[in-house]
Amino acid sequence: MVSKPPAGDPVQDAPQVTPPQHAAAGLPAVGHTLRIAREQMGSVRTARTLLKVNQKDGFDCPGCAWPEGDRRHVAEFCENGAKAVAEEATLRRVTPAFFAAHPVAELAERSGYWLGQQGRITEPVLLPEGGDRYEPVTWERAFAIIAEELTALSSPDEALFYTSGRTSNEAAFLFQLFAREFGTNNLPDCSNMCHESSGSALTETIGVGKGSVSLEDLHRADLIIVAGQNPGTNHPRMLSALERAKAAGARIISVNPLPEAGLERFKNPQTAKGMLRGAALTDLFLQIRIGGDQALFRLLNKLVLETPGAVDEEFVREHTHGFEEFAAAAGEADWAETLAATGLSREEIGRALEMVLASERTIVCWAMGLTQHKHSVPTIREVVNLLLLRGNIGRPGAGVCPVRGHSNVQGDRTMGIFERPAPAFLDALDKEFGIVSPRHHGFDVVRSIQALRDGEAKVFFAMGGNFVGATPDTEVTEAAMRRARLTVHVSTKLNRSHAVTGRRALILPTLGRTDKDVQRGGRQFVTVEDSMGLVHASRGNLPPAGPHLLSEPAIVARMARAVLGADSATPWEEFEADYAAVRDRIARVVPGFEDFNARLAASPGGFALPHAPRDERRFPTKTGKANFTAAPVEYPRVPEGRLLLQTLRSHDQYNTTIYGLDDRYRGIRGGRRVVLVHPEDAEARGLADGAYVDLVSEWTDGTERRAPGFRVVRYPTARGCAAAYYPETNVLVPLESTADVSNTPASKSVVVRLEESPAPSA
Ligand SMILES: Nc1nc2c(c(=O)[nH]1)N[C@H]1C(S)=C(S)[C@@H](COP(=O)(O)OP(=O)(O)OC[C@H]3O[C@@H](n4cnc5c(=O)[nH]c(N)nc54)[C@H](O)[C@@H]3O)O[C@H]1N2
Ligand SMILES: Nc1nc2c(c(=O)[nH]1)N[C@H]1C(S)=C(S)[C@@H](COP(=O)(O)OP(=O)(O)OC[C@H]3O[C@@H](n4cnc5c(=O)[nH]c(N)nc54)[C@H](O)[C@@H]3O)O[C@H]1N2
Ligand SMILES: [Mo]
Repeated sequence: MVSKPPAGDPVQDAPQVTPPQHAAAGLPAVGHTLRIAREQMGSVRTARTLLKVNQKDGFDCPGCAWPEGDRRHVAEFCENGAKAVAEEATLRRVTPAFFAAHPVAELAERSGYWLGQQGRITEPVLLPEGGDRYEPVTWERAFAIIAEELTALSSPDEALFYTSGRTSNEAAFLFQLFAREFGTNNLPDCSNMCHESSGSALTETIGVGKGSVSLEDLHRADLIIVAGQNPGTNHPRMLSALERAKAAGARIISVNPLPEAGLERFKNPQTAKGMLRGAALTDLFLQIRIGGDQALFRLLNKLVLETPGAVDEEFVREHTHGFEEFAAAAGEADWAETLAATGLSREEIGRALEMVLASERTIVCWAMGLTQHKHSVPTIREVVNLLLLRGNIGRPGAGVCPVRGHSNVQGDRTMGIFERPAPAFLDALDKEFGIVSPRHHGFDVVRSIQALRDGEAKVFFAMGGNFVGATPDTEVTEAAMRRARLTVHVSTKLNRSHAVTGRRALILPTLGRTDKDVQRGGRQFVTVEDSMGLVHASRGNLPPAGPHLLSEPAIVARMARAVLGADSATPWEEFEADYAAVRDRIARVVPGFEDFNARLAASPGGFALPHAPRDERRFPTKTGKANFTAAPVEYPRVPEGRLLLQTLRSHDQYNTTIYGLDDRYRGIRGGRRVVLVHPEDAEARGLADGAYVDLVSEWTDGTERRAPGFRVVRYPTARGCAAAYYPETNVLVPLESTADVSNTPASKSVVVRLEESPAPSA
């Protein structure tokens, strides 16, 4: 299987390379932000929009899920948040004339970057059966087509309802309600590819699948371990929190195969001192081999157990279960194996241990570097073991901090976007709406692709996102999608998923976070939940991209009426007219949202959802205690001559949305087809810096996948490891290569060989 660089694209991929930087943000970031914003929005709209990001009366930044904090600066946004806003608030438009001029086959040849640059979609369009391009369609006809296809299915489980993580609480609640009234739990979401491993590990060990810390906790921690995360690019506002924690005396360990600029030094653009010198953040950098984290934490646990007085015995006795079995397993941890798995030295691990023992309040933060491996769930459980040993859950300044991705991915899950809903949630939903939700589990992302491939699923409906762009095994996934009878995308911007369609396809244009939303009941706002369980309102203030856009709640409500008709007793019209009516229902179904509307009115900054382990050291697990766990230590075994490839984000992208072709902190400009390789690994293969290679992934069943034409960049990554950008490398990730338990694609551990190839002709 081979992925081709898109042809017919005016953008040349010609990467230029300079040495990586050692500090993030500061002046270049501010200049870069304003330039991108003005290009997309013009000066007036730029000022008007950026001033409203993350303000109490403004909209939630559609960038990441990092919380805003109380002291909202006038400009509480970051470079990459501003890019996300500019991308959405752009003045460029994709109109029916655009679709008339560009057949779908041509769109399929374009790069994701080019597609995204065309602007906001303004009208609903239909690709008719046998047609070669999208045509304008009325909303009524679009919903009639959806109803026609859905009611023709032999079972509701032949339909898939995907959600990406920007969808508001209100839209998500309605979407899952519709799916369950229709009769299926097939609600795959981007979380399946993202923090599912965190949710799986945390639910089992502490009873709540979410992080247990607040911003205040970070500010007062003694030690913050940041493992498998690149906040300088992906959560830039987190750097301010780390800076503040450092100023209050915290120490920081970063665990990463790459030296990420943001973690080394942070130049806070909001302070004069920060702009000039910046703050050093990391005290100890552990340059770990990809996938070595479980072994590292297991050995640390053994060493803590062996240190007299290091275990918080009262906490372990009162609040935990499974200690004996865990201690026995940890006792087996082996130095030689750990050094091999991690590539670290004894001294480095010794220093990490000292810092762990010196800390009374430890927080571990992580993201995709821990969640996207075969053994991600046991890895995160091992992190929890360390925190439990020292009583670091439910203590101020301590806890688990999985740093979520999309701005409302956590809220979507809270609202019931889950293929394996808890029975209690369904009971409450059924009682409120007088429906009978299916109790059998639905399909997650990977299972959905398999279902399409095998003809078990026939209609695919996406509430946002870029399903075929974001999922693994591109060739397999695209072929699977093309088998669908109908594909529907509720979208703001064009992407690859609009070019890889079923027999018929619809694009339904929708309002984004920045857009003003007026319904029959007046001007509306929506709500979101951030990475730390704070719920707050988000209000767009820009005139929508065109008069034909519908909001996400309106689209769900109208679809529901078209599909369910008189069978549904749910007041869909009322919900569309006034989202407060939706919130009244959320208040009665979802624990923690009691008096939702009243509480929002009383606290404009938002309110925190309850979290039993954090608030009261109560652990709603099966044992009623926090669970220690003891899985065998795993780490990737890489055959001779091969490298372990991680697929990650550049500084100029938001997942599959490409803002530009630079990765400034890593010193790469003007191109994305690069592979970062340790100088000695390149040397051993006779590859000069600037050589071109094909990346060939080798899967255990003997199949190979190829991504051609990547420029080799000699880069200070851990030995034996390589890195290249997603989504260009998704073609290399086998559909069956997933994490145990969570079924998350193992996008951070792909065994590859490099085959020298001719430089692409310019
Ligand atoms: N600007 C911007 N912001 C974003 C996004 C974006 O694309 N652009 N995406 C959003 C989303 S949905 C998400 S989920 C988050 C993603 O945020 P991140 O998880 O920071 O994103 P990645 O680029 O995948 O980076 C993974 C990090 O883990 C490291 N890593 C890889 N493998 C390992 C390993 O085995 N062990 C350890 N210890 N480290 C490892 C990599 O070197 C890298 O630093 O960001 C969110 N915010
Ligand atoms: N190889 C590899 N693959 C990965 C990852 C990786 O690290 N490596 N990371 C995974 C992760 S963590 C994630 S979260 C997924 C992301 O998967 P997705 O969430 O599916 O992908 P995005 O690229 O974020 O989706 C972008 C599209 O969302 C639409 N959009 C933007 N805003 C809105 C809105 O407000 N409403 C609606 N309806 N649509 C909107 C636009 O049309 C835009 O083109 O990718 C995963 N895939
Ligand atoms: Mo994500």
